[in-house]
Amino acid sequence: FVGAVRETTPYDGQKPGTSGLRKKVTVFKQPHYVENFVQATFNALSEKVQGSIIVVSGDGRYFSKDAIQIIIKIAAANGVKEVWVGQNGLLSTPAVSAVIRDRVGRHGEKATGAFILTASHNPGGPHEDFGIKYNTENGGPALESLTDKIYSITKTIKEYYIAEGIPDVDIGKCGTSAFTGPSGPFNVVVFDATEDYVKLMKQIFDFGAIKNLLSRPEFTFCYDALHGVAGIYAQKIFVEELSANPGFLLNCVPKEDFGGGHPDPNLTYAKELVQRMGLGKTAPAAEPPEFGAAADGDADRNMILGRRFFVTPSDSVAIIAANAVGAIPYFKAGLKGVARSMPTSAALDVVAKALDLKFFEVPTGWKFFGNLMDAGMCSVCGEESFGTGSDHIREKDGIWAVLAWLSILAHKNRVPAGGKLVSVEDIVRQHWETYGRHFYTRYDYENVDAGAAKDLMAHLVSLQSSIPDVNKMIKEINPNVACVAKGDEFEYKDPVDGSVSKHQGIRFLFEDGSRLVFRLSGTGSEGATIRLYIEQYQSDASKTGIESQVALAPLVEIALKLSKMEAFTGRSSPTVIT
Ligand code: VG1
Ligand code: CO
Repeated sequence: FVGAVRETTPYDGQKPGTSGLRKKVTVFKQPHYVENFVQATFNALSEKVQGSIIVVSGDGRYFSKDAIQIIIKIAAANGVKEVWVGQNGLLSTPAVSAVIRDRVGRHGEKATGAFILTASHNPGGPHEDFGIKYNTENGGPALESLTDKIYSITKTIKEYYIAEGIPDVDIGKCGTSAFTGPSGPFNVVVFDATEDYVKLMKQIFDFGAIKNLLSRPEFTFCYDALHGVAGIYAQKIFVEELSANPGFLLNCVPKEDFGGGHPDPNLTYAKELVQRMGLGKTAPAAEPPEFGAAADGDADRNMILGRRFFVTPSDSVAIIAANAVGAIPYFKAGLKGVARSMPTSAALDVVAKALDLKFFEVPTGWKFFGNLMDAGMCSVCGEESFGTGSDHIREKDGIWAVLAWLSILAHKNRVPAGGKLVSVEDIVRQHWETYGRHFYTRYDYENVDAGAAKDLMAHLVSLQSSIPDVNKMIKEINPNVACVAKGDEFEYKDPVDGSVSKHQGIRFLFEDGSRLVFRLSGTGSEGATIRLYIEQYQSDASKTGIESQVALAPLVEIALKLSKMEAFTGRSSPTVIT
């Protein structure tokens, strides 16, 4: 083949957000839209491209197959030596990270990076979302320095290179397709999407212990992949490796449109699982399983449930950190440190303090954890948005989180206690008794007018210039609520590379440790999404058992009134509450 040069013109708005470029499929289908973005990425990578290996795969959503063929042809014309594709174009986001870090080619070479084709938890289909995210050598999302460079190139791009002579490659079959180009051989290698990831999980966890737990008749489990890519890993790991009952799997066949659903593992969108676990609006058809879990489209998120019990993601990471050393072989030498994103509750902070662990608070988005992990400063980290993970890779990891919980459950139940299992709920309640409880909720206002969202944020910043006035308003609304001690916009200086990220969320920090945080989403594909995070700490063990929405009601009222949410957005209630 030869690489053709094709003229093009720039598109507006090819700026990668919190996690890559996410837009409607109809936007991606415009002439040369994918070509421009991929060429801009190769231009930004410059000398790293020649002779490199690039991974291309994703969560299997609609348009992935077309995008893969385009990226293969552009890679070939840009001097890439080999493109690695998971069978059927599938690889979960964590599996891509593992492939970049661990998989080797025939001559022992590793991949330089990956294009991950996903819009994560956003719906898929011809009228829904698609996305492209570039991950670098360490297996983590590209840092802002690179994504800024990509974006600036997309604004002036005039041409792209494409090897149109390469026929579409059959990505349904494992094997190598060999081609010859002007600078030598070019291969497309299609491989089993689960092998590298499964190998890694077996090195981290005690599969024997988990298998024992799963074999106990009183231990029942339901895993809902919401028709995302997690299904293929669930089948391999839970059923084939750990001999779980295949009936434990729900929606584990990946679909291009996620069965018409919203592949977002929370109490709103994982409806079927929530119902089965006894957390739905009506009583479940059967006694709920002991343990339930779900993943998002690209399998980097997780939701953990017990029987009639929801574990907040902020509690989940704290509980994993508190129990990791005894329950998970990978951590037996101890944790190097722990980290959470700023809006995530301070449950992890309390554990870090009690166990004397290094602790970091970073902006939203996984890329900030990567630097800490590369520097050996952090082992376990998490986000309130159903993201949990560790330094085994550089992405959050939905299946890993479930295996971590199964390990903790196996550990706590290693001595059978008269047939009754220590449940998920028991573990969480014990944790609250030991460390106190962080009541937590997040309100999302999706698809709000972008101008209105900006105005609301500006209003909050202006409020921060006079905290005494804010406190006066609070006392008028509810005299029982504590005063605000400090208001600011979160700013992060990376302790490893010194880079500074500003405007990472508007915070109101209360005297009793409560917090209100407001920020705009960076992953939406249309309009703006306002996220409001509300948190309150209760260290009195006799009060940690009350309903979360009851405990938080006074702070919610303050947040909505201070921000004038309804006046700015026209919304009397949020789209989703988690
Ligand atoms: C959201 C979450 C954030 C997460 C990001 C990517 O970002 O809040 O915690 O890292 O999604 O997750 P934002 O900017 O919309 O708040 V995923 O599973 O979409 O890669
Ligand atoms: Co995701």
